[in-house]
Amino acid sequence: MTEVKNEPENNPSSHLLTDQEVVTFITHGYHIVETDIPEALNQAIYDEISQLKSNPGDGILDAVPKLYQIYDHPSVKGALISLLGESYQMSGHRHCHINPVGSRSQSWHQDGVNQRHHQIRTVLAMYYPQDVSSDLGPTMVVPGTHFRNAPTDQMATYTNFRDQVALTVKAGTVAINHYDIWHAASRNKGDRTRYMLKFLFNRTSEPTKPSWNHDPKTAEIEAGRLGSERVGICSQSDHYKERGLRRQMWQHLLGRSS
Ligand SMILES: O=C(O)CCC(=O)C(=O)O
Ligand SMILES: [Fe+2]
Repeated sequence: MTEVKNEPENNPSSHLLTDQEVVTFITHGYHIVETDIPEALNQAIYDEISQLKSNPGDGILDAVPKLYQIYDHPSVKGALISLLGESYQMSGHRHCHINPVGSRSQSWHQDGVNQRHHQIRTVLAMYYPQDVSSDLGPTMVVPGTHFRNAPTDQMATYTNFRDQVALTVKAGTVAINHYDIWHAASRNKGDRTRYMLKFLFNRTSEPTKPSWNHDPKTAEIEAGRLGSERVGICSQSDHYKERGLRRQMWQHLLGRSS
């Protein structure tokens, strides 16, 4: 275990998101946390996972306890508090997603169960213990799709979207995704296995006030983007619906929804 000193940078409250970042999460459906997790820890986790005889499913945290250090990292905690409130909890469901050399792309899907609300109740926190270049089978996401519901078998007939984004990241990155975002693993054309650890986190209490680094003066300007910003190309009618849903999400986070 690395020793954690009581410095401000070790305190999640020094790593809360800004209004700009929260509004971007609402519009895009994901937020990337680039941590300063030491390369030796990322490498040790990669090696321990490589040596597992089989995929332990939910047991991955017991099999590789070093993963606690990732999800306890102050910048990961700061982002989770910002989006889910102080009392957020790690779910018992987690999975190590193995993308081996020569894999085929996965079909587009949502992990969420399409509960009909437009709040942030569950996020997927995806940790990558190795650099992920465009060749190494990055996770693909389609920004803004967390507001769209589609049957998985229809979604699976799509191949590429104009606005899809490959999460090419440095080792130690944690991508925090809305539970309903459309995503898929892509083909690994590289020369080694790509791992991604997906942990779910849940909100446990209703927001009563902003849980991020909120500044009411500048937040108004940022919130203006909810009613105007286009995330990729979408029809007028989809954009119209999306704008209303974004505002609902923002009001809920501010603790203002009934
Ligand atoms: O491996 C990935 O990048 C994504 C995997 C995934 O989303 C899933 O299997 O649910
Ligand atoms: Fe998934």
